[in-house]
Amino acid sequence: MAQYKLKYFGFPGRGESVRLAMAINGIDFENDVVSFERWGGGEKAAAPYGGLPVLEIDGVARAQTGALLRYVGKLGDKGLYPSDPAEALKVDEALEFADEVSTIVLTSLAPKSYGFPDFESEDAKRVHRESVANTLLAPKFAKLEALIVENDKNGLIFTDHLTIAELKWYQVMKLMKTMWDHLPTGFFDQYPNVQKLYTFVEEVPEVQAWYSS
Ligand SMILES: N[C@@H](CCC(=O)N[C@@H](CS)C(=O)NCC(=O)O)C(=O)O
Repeated sequence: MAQYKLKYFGFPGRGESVRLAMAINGIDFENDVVSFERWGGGEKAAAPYGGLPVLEIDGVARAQTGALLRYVGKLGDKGLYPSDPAEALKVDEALEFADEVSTIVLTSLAPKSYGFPDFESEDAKRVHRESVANTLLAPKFAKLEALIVENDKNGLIFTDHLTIAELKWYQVMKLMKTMWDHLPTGFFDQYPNVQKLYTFVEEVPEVQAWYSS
């Protein structure tokens, strides 16, 4: 069995979905939570593409969230990443769509990391976030809601079992719910089936065990 070390920050950003996929697939790994001090003090320079998550496999660093998710998804027997190409395509489609949303959320969460100036005041942040939520994010969550309804998979997107795509959507939503100040009140109430997806992931026994450990 390979030795795994997953490096990511201590907040539910991109790497959180990889952590959960590892936990669900029962893969033993070291969860290396990287502080911002460590990151600025040399870890960024050492990361393959200058970002986290990084998964070290027997000491060799591999990166890019989507690639790591697909890799981890293939390791277990839970079908987190289907072997059938047509099923895998659907999962990839939902995963890439989640990544679009993730980039929007992260850019507004940490504008300086994306080359934008920081917010001048709390009020400026609120105005910006409300605009991003209502103009950019709302249509995308409405599309996700419609997809879940259309496919009728009990809160999942395209498949009848949990995949890395739902884990990625869960991660993006968790980030918005826990760290993205000024999310308009009741934002997710507009999307009951998207909420169902969130609850589905949250109730997976391995996810509950991960968060309670
Ligand atoms: N395309 C990469 C992006 C990685 C990335 O930008 N990660 C962010 C955290 S979510 C990061 O490391 N930010 C700190 C920095 O860029 O210095 C991926 O999907 O893994």
